[in-house]
Formats: sequence, C-alpha cells, structure tokens
Amino acid sequence: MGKLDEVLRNVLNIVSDPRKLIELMRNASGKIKASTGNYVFHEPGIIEVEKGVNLHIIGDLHGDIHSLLTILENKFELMGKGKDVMVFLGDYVDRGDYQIETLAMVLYLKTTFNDQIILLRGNHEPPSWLIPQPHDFPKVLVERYGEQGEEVYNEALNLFNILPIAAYLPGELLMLHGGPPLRVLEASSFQEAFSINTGKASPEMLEEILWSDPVELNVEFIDSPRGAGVLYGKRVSSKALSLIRGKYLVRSHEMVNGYRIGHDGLVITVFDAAIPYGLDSIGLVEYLYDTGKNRYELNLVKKSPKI
Ligand SMILES: [Mn+2]
Repeated sequence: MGKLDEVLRNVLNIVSDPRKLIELMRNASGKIKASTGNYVFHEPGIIEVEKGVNLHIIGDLHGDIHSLLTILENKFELMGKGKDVMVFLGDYVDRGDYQIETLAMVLYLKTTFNDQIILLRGNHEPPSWLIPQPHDFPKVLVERYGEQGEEVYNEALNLFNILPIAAYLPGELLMLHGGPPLRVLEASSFQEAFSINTGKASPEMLEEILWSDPVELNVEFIDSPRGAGVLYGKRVSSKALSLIRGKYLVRSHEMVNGYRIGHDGLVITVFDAAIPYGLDSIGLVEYLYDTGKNRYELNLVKKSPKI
C-alpha cells in the first residue's frame, strides 16, 4: 500500500501542472507502439499477448479514480514482477469527477510498468470525426488549466490516436472496447479481419470496434440506437473468436453492475465506473495461467468501490 500511496502522490503532483501532464502524455506515447516481453504490438494497434501471461482486465473508468484505486489496492503488488498484465479496455475520461487524475494514473502506470500495462482505446478516446456524447473532458481541462487546457487536450487527442484498439491471447481471449469489426464475418484469418500489418484501421473498423454492443437476437447485426457501431449477434462474436480459436470476448462500453455474460457464455462485459453511474459494484476479469495444469482459468470478480 505504501507504494501505491506514493504513486498517487506523484500523479497528483503531475496533474497540478499542465506542463508535467503533457510530459507524462509524451512519455506514455513513446511506449504505446512498442512490443515488450509480455506482448507483441502489431499495426494498426493490435496487441498479441504471449501465452503464460496472467491477465487482469478492467472496463470503463470514466474518471472514477476511487474504483481504479480499489482495483489497484489488490493488483498493485503484482507490478514490477513480470508475468501479470493489466489490460484497460478504454473510456478513461468523460462523465466522472476525476477524469484528469484517472487518465494520468493509467498513463503513469504505463510509463512505470510498461510491459505490464496495456491501455486500449475506448470511444471516449475519440478520433476527431466521431466525438461521443457527453465529451466533457476538454471542458474539464480548460476549467482546470485555463488556456493551457486546450494544449493539454490536443496532446491527449494525439495520444488517443495511437492507442491500440484490440488485444488477443491466441487460443483464449479477444479484448476490445465494444465489438469485433464486422469484417470477421467474411474474413478467413484474424490478420485479415483486423488489418494486421496491412496499413491503417479503416474508419468503419475503428467505429465498429469502439462503438458496437452485443445483442441477444438471432441476427448477424442490426443498427445501434447509439447512432454509431452496430448491435452484433452471437454469429459475429463466435466468428471473431474462431479466428483466434478463442474462448471469450472480453469488452466493456456498457453500464453493467460489475460484469455481465452474454452470447451463451462467449461475451463478457466488464464495467468499472461505478461511482459516476451510481452502481454498487465494480467488475474485474481475471484470466490466470495455471502452470501445473498448463491451462488458463477464468475468474469473474465483483467488489464494492471504496470512497
Ligand atoms: Mn464506451
């Protein structure tokens, strides 16, 4: 706990000065597009996790520093030890009371424990052509930092644009914010469906990954009431998983009380912005490698955030 207190103090010191916050964003940016001992970075932002790595997966935070600290109370001791990786599924900002602190905290973790932190992009880390509602983060920055808030926001947008959009553990898990790109339906390989090493993510692919939600209907997909992305049926999630011979799609993006299971057990939605949404639980997906049994085990965890 002592070390986590120290991290929090450092983060609060950084957010007290917009110059320091910009420096943190630049340091984090320098590490985002690189491979480490625990995972390989593929263009256009698809992370391939090495077998044997333990995953601890966290959903939307939306400025909820208390829920993040509640998670870190249990997980921080794993940092600095190698084989445990925390995967954040995006949506760090907008809505909550501690957006700047929450973003700075995950960036600080990234710069400090690079190979143990994966920060995925959510729809609230938007490209300029698809801004979500609400998107109060730029306003929060200007209220805090005055004119310099705009400079911080521009730096944040640059950072958001390079965040990876999906992570996968071959044979096991696919992780992303909203849903698979619909190209999985036609694609004959995961590489093809996710444009791995073939250039940039198309706008359609980015929108579908960041915005889509699962639906319990016997359809491939239908329009989403969100006005972006789609509602996808089990055929999409099972086809996406078949491309990596995976067992579960772990995603966030929807308000659920901790976690929710869908598509006959294939899709796990996890959510951690309990306080801004008035929920009593935060969720955590643990996917832990048992060396003795040579296999992974899934743990779904729910707990109350401490304020
Ligand atoms: Mn979202």
